[in-house]
Amino acid sequence: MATIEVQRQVLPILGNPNQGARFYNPDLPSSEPFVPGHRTCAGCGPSIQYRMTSKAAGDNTILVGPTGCMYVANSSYLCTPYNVPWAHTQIGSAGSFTAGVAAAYEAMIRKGKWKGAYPNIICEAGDGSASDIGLASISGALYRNHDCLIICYDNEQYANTGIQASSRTPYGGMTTFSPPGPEVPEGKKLYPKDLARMMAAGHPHCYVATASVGYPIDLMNKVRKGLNHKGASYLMVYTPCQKGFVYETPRSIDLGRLVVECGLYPMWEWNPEKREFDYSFRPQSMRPVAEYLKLQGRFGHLHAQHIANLQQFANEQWQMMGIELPEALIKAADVKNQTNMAAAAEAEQVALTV
Ligand SMILES: Cc1ncc(C[n+]2csc(CCOP(=O)(O)OP(=O)(O)O)c2C)c(N)n1
Ligand code: SF4
Ligand SMILES: [Mg+2]
Repeated sequence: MATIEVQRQVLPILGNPNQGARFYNPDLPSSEPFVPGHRTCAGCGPSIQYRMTSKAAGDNTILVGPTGCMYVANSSYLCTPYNVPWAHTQIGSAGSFTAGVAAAYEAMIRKGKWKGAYPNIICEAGDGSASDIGLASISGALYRNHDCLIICYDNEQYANTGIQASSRTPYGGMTTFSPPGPEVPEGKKLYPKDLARMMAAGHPHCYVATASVGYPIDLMNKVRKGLNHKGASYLMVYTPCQKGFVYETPRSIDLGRLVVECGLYPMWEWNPEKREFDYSFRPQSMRPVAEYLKLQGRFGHLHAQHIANLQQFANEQWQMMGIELPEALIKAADVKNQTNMAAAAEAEQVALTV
């Protein structure tokens, strides 16, 4: 039997990628594969990201969702925001399930059992799934180079089970599993796993990038680049969670920009053809980390030393991207130039009583 060539979709790249959320781009598609009608919290970063991502992908898309908020809050009985085919998978099998969907479509198209273009196959795994529980299955799908896009929507914690620390939770981030106390006043001692870089290093044939909900056009372009790439792609996207980060709900996009402007979420792309990193993304300003931290209750317990440690971490990220540090950021890494968060003294008093 003659085999049929697989027809792939090619999505155009949008202009003005470094614009904020308030910038209107007339080239944005009108299709809405992710519509209202779900139970995520107001201002939920992962939901905002889901809408942007699926909009960039368009209607010929299949979504895969391992267990997490984007499954539990979005797939209540008889109520769903997904306007395209969507399937839930066990939290550890995000990669193997997605690989199966991709392999099945390749085979069905070649055998003439599926007429039409190959769909955009996107897996949306939380950081608990992508960085911890499902890491092996995702690595397998990337390694075997199935034609799909795997996204880690990174809200830096296990949100759905009540805000526990994941390997993506930042140093100093308070969660129910990393509470500050007399022994560990910073709450979380470990720095976050460098997940996206691990994926680029271990699977250099894949397109890999980091993105943030604070830069919607850039995010949508990276989704399209990943889908246009023939083979596997991986995106790690900063998606704030107001319940776990404890901030005012209209601030989600602001945090998405601040985290980049503070150097805590470096934005880059891995080019699989040239086999090199592209560090050319430049935020509109560079700020001290304290400006990002003070908007969130999860950092309210930090002492001056912890803030200086985080500034040192951010400075190393800027330097890794080849960016020269302004004097103010070098000084901000010195504990003498930092003060405790306002809530730290009170938190310490409470901690001493438990
Ligand atoms: C094997 C397994 N372990 C634990 C759980 C419980 N569980 C359900 S959702 C969830 C949180 C997942 O966190 P993440 O992937 O970061 O997604 P988020 O909830 O943050 O959206 C956990 C641990 C599960 N469903 N399956
Ligand atoms: S807990 Fe966080 S990730 Fe989950 S629905 Fe609420 S804001 Fe979104
Ligand atoms: Mg999470």
